Amino acid sequence: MIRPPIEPFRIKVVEPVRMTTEDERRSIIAKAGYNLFRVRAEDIYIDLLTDSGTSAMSDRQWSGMMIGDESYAGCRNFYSLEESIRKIYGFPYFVPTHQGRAAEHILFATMLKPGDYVPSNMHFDTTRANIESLGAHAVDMVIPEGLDPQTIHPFKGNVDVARLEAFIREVGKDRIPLGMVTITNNNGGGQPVSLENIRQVSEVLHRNGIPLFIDACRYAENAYFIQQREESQAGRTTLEIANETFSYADGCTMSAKKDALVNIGGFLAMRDPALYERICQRLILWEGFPTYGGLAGRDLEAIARGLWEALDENYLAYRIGQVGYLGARLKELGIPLLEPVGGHAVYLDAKRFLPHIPQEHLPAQALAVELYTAGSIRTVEIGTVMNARQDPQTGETIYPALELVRMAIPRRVYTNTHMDYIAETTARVYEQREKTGGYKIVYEPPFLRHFTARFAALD
Ligand code: P70
Repeated sequence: MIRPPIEPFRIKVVEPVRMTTEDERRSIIAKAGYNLFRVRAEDIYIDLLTDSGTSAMSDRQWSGMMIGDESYAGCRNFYSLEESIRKIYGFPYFVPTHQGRAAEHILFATMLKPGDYVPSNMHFDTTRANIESLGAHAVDMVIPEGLDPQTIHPFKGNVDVARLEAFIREVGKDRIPLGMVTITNNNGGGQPVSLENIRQVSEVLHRNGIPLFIDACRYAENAYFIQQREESQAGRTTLEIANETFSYADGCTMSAKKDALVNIGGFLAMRDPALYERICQRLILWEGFPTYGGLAGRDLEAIARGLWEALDENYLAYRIGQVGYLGARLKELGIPLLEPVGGHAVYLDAKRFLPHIPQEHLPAQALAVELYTAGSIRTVEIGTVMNARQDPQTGETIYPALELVRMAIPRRVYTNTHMDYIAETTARVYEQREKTGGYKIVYEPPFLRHFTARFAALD
């Protein structure tokens, strides 16, 4: 029998959730144009749309919010956050932002010009969109194992270092203002990146005079995987591992909505004082004064405290353990998954789950709709809808290698009984998989279409 991990907390506040009938859900999802982003949260029983901004804060974080200093300039909570960032990340400069994509936008708008390239293991969708909207190119170069849902590898998020070197030679270092690594690799299944890989990427980039920025939103989960899986790192604390991770980088973008255990916030940190000066000017224009950057003082305090809680090893054992428990239960029920199971989410492999639906009929979208209809579970499509591209020359659709449905687990929110319910509902959908049909897109915007697209069922 698979044992779920024991929660290292007790529950002080609860939020009731309401179950709907299957008939109600059929009508709700049809009205939403079969897009789960368009469904009201109240009409959902278990919300696995995202682990972003959905964490339960601790009593320490809530009490920190009561000492929020709402001064426009120089509020005390800025300094408290500065201390956490210095001790965990070691970067001397940072600016708060309202969330991760604002940090990306300000960094790229400051550093990129049209035609530039930004290599990474895999860019997340907002990162890619922010790069492309400036006329630059976001280039993914994860190791080949990272693109195969069934290959077992401890660090499937690693960058293909030989490819990175060849790429720099090919396009020239002058057209690469920065390189990135996303930890953990969200679009590739929440897979970790090893410390050794980060060190090598940093060495290659720096040898060519290119700075490295880490997309750090799941840095604590990545540090825990390093501790558990990278032999040379077994005896070290997650703090020591995080310190070394960031020692190889010139800066980071951070969505605090993940591993800072808060509902809103982010930051952009760096070493270079000249870059910091330029970034402050843009920040004032778009986000706010550099000591609050689009957040309230109380938000800064919650982040300052959450960053430490996320590194707590009892918490991380439970956190990674809970996601692993859901993965193990699904596997036991014979459901095709991306393996190994990631840090923040279980990813269903829609190609193997619904093999009769071709990729152009959006199997991952169909599966997400089915999970909602069957059990009021909201997941997110990470497949053709989110990641298909148009070939610039031929105009043909380039389908992504991975066609996934992500079940992101909010931090400290759902119990292990909820995990059992999710596994059993998915098994029910799997039993009836042959009855599930495909979808087509009937409306889409030019960027980030998955958020607002509308679909229709194919007969
Ligand atoms: C998610 C959310 C956000 C994100 C990320 C990485 C590796 C930057 C950001 C941007 C976004 C999302 C996706 C689907 C449904 C809801 C939300 N990821 N880098 O869930 O950060 O959101 O703060 O601007 O994963 O993975 P921010």
